Amino acid sequence: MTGSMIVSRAVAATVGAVAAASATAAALAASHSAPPAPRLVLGVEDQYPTFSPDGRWIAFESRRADGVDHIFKVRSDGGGLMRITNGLEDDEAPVFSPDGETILFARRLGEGRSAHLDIFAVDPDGGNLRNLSQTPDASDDHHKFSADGKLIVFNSSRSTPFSSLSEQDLAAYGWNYDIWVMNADGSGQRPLIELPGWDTYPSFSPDGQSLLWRRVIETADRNSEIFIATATGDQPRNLTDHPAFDGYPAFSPDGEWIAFASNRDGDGNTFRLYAMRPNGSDVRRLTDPSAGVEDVRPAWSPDGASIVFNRDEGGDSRLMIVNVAAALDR
Ligand SMILES: [Ca+2]
Ligand SMILES: [Ca+2]
Repeated sequence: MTGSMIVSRAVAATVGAVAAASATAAALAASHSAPPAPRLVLGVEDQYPTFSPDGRWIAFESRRADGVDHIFKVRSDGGGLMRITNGLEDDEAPVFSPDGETILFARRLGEGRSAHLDIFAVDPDGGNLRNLSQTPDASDDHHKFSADGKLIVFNSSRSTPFSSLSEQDLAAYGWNYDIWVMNADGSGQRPLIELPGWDTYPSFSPDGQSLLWRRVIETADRNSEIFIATATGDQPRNLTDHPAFDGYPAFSPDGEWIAFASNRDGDGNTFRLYAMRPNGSDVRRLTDPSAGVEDVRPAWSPDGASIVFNRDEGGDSRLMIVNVAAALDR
């Protein structure tokens, strides 16, 4: 924890909560010390942080400007805040391309029954905006580039178009998302995973050999699992197989770890970050927020030393960074 960065009452409260949670965790864990306290980067309704390829910037979505979600970027030390998109629509979940030349995000389009998300690309300075997915009758989001920058993997509801659904189905978001892939320019859109239920939040492993995603098998108790398959979607396998929520999976840059969020420990209302090996073994706890706080949406720094994530508490979302080596080596 960098004490000199703490400037606001909200931050001080967070620090106090982190210290208290760490003390509790230390008391609970007989053989392991508590995870290191994360550092606050920024924190007013800021969500879905991801690093730039050079590790200097964090892109994220935020309602901080005018109550509409726009894409911003900020340096990892919390300085240099810059707004990238300026539309009237909500823009969500930005990610940089591996060459740093493009930011992908999802834009909310349409009203009522035709409300949906399409995947857009924009230059980091806000120019050259274009719609890559263009599916007015379905939602596409949670897009990620492959490590070579040639492919974009994403989840889509297009196999059950909104126009085919009842109001009740629509209220449940159609109850089917599948995993799709397209070329970096939006061409060649094709499915990788077509299974019943929600299949979302996909990414490829750094070596391009595996596909990682979150799969909801049952709706009760917020349970979901982290699945892995070949890059073509074959041989899907459940890595978590736990009655708790397990989601937001993210491969480390060296492919040795998968970070994820889960409410598996405690009362079910507290979400911590964990890491596991790509075969699902060796699960380690990376953060210990106070009760009722949700640590979610982890994204690795390019050098694998840090994870930026959301700490959601009391309707607000903050961007936090945890030292991964310190968390794994305890
Ligand atoms: Ca599905
Ligand atoms: Ca689970």
